[in-house]
Amino acid sequence: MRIEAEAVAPANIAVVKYWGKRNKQLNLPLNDSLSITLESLQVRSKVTFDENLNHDEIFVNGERLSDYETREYAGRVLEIIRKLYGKRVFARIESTSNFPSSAGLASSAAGIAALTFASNAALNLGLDDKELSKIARVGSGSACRSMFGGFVRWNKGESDEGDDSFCEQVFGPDHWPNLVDVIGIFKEEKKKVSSRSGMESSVASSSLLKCRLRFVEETFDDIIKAIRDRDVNSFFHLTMRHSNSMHAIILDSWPSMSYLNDKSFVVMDWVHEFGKAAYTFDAGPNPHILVLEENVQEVVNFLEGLGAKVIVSKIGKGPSLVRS
Ligand code: 2P0
Repeated sequence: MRIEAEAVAPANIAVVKYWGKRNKQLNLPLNDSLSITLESLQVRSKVTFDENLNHDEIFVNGERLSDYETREYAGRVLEIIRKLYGKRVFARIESTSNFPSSAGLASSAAGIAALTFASNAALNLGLDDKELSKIARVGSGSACRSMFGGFVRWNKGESDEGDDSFCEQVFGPDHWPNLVDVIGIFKEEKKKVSSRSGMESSVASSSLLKCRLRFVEETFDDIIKAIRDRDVNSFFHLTMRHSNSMHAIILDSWPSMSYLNDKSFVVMDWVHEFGKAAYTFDAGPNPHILVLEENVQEVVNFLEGLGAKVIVSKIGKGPSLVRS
């Protein structure tokens, strides 16, 4: 038996960040998060379930992943998929991204989402996007948000099993058509501390973590309202506060860490002075600058002047199958 399917899935940028877990095995987070799905950053994954294989194998942009990476990310998804299918059949996955992987641009999120989406189709499991978001979450937390387009909320849930820790679309991809993400890429190297171990260290050591969780709870409805009303000032303000709040936790962890670099801080100063945009940073130094379309060119010029490669992305749709 050999069954295959191919899917594309988008990356996402969190405006309310996920940082810290209450359960590492199931990727159950300490707080709700909220992201924007990115049209221009896509991963395409072909999954082939093959009875002749005796283990899973994964190739990302032509390079085979280590056994550890295979087992701890995609492998977790495939284990759940196999249980649902009722047959222990292994898979070969071939993924390609149209952006640098491991540059803090959520390549694993898009890859895991594409794999989950394609597996459901290949094995005819008939799961809906909410159920698929729970499976993708176990592979990599942020991947669950890539299961939907537009503005996506990941509900942290309360249960120990994770049945209520899933994603939902809050507003569709067309809700705020002139909002754009301008991404500056300074560095394409792998980061020193993975998000997974960074989060673990923060939960174990940061004394500010509790304050951040309170801040997230207190401001979540406000940021949803700002998006609903397309209230640029409030949305930009809260977005920057949320990025800074996560990076403060990271700095406050022990041993201390920082994913930002000198250029990141130059960007932050510039955006404050510019006054018509918001920065947000994932676990990496590369800025995402959210801005209205009419002001995109100024942001692009600024980032290029700093030596960054620039990707401009609109708000995108969720995953889809590639029909061959
Ligand atoms: C986020 N990040 O909300 C936050 C902001 C990075 C900074 O989710 O251990 O790869 O696989 O659940 O999802 C990156 O962490 O971690 C992340 P795991 P993940 O997008």
